[in-house]
Amino acid sequence: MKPVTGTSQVTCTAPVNIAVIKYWGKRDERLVLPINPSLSVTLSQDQLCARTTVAASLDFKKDRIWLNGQEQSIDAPRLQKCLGEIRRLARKRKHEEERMGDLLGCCVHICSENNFPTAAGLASSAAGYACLVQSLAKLFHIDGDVSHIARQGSGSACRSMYGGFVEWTMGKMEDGSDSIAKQIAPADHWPELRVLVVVVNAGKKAVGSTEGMQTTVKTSALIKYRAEHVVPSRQEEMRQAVLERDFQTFGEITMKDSNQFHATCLDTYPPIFYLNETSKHIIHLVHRYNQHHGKIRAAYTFDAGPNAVLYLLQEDLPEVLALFHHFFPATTNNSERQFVRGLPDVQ
Ligand code: 2P0
Repeated sequence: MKPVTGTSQVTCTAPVNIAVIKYWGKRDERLVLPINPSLSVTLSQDQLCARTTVAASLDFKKDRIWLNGQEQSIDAPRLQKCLGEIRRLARKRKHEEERMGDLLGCCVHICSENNFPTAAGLASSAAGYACLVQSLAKLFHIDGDVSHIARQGSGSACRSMYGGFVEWTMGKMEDGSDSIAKQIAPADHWPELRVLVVVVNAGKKAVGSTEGMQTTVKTSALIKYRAEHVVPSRQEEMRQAVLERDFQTFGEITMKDSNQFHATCLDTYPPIFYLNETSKHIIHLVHRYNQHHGKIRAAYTFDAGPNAVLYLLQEDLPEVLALFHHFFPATTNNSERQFVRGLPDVQ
């Protein structure tokens, strides 16, 4: 791939990931280093995902980016960070081999699209930055883990670099080089697990995650307790539950961790409310449903928005779907839709 006269181009897709142990709070804003480890499930490639094409050419006069068809500023600091880090790694590689050609002298054009609502608390930045970094790494022939670069685009993006069940380690190094994503099990490890995404509101969230977690870290006493005394053991228990396909433990920790994350939002000053009345109805419905069966059959989790994600097993999907259709009939309104998604193949 030598773009001396022509254009080199790469297209990748990266799916959304839904955390069951939530990331909320940074210890280093510049390097995007978290105050606690987190664990998530990456959806499959054909579901909620970002699709990015990157092209390099000596004919391009400057780096440019389009998001969902609209040109955006290329100067956004996190975008610059990712581009800079990829080019730095590529320069290192250039000494080792020649296939880099004139790529390093080229400007890049980036085109990215999401097939789901952007900025509605559905991890759009995670899929977006994971996809961007993956495409750039491919374009510049960089092999190996680049999740530490995706992390600097958006923390949760590092987890979308891998399929299946993924953890993001806190790391100890000052430069953040060991704060990376690792796959703990591929998606086909637990083929019966299903993910149901209930879009309560597809609008843009009121408080962005970056700003929200900054205020939480500054003002909440609960977030410190959570990071130091709750998440470390929870992360271990969750990893074990995934490895053993223990849905009871998986579901209970998932719901407790979502609730504690939203409790830290309420403990933020001024408080942040991501859940709305519909979200609370969903929480009550899931608990009533589980109580009725005397065991956990569905587990909810909510990110920085009112939309619910339910984890459940395939055998219970028809009943849970019927329950949701009964209590929350799908509207035809464009901004309020329900998606049903499974968890198929490995990335
Ligand atoms: C998570 N969230 O673990 C949690 C749960 C939202 C709630 O990761 O500032 O968009 O770009 O690192 O990655 C959202 O945080 O924030 C997030 P930045 P990001 O999925």
